[in-house]
Amino acid sequence: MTIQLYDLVGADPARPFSPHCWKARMALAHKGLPFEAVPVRFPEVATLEGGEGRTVPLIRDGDTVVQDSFAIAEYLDDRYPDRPMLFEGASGRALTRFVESWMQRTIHPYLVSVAVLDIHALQDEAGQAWFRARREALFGKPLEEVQSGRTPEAAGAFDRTLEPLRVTLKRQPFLGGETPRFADYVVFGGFQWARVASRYRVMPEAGDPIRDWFERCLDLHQGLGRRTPAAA
Ligand SMILES: N[C@@H](CCC(=O)N[C@@H](CS)C(=O)NCC(=O)O)C(=O)O
Repeated sequence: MTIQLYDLVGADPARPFSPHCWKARMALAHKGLPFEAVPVRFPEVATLEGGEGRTVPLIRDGDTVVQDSFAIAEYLDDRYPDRPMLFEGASGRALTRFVESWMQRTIHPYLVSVAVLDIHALQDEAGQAWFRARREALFGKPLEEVQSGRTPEAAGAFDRTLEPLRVTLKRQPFLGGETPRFADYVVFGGFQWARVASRYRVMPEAGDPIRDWFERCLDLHQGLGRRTPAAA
C-alpha cells in the first residue's frame, strides 16, 4: 500500500517547503518506497489523523502512523531493512542525532533570521494569520524584528559555522561517505527550505564543497529536490 506523507505547503500546493518534511520525502525516496504526498497547511497540522498537537512530517503506512522526521527514518529502516538503509546501525543513528542537533541549534535559527518573512509570505491568508500569531508568541516580537539576520556580519558568522561541513564534504561526497544517508537529508532539508522559501542566498557559491554536495543532493532520486523550483 502506498505510504501517505502529510507534507506542509503554503498557498501553492506544489511548493513543499518544510525542512522536516523534506527529510521525510528524501528518506522515503531513498528507501525506494512509493508515497503519496498529502498537502496540508499550518492551521490543519495539529489535528491531523485525529490527533492533538501533531507536527509534520507525519506518515501513514497501512495501520501505522509515525510522527517526527527522525522517528520516520528509524521506522523505515526497521520496517524495510531489505531496502537501502538510512542509517548504518545503532551508532549511525546516534551520530545522526548530533547532525540533527547541529542543524536545529546553529543553522535553522540563522535561516529563520533571514527568511521568516518569506516563509510567512508563502502561506495562504489563514496560514499567514496562524503563522504570525504562533511565531510572534514564540519569539516574543514581531516577525519584522525576527528577520534581523540579513547583514554581512551575520552572513560571515554563518559561513564560519559551516566550516566543519565544508571540510567534511571536501573529503567525501556525502556526510554518509560514498553514498547519502539520513544525515545528508537532515542537512539538505534545511538548505532546501531556504532555497524554496526565499530568494535570499544562504548557499555558498559554485565551487564550494557545500554547494557541490547540495547540487548532488538535488539530483538524487530522479531529481526529487530539484523538481520543486527555487524561490523566484
Ligand atoms: N522534530 C520534528 C519537528 C517538526 C516540526 O516542527 N514541524 C513543523 C513544520 S516545519 C510543524 O509541524 N509545525 C506545526 C505547528 O507548530 O503546529 C520533526 O523532525 O519532524
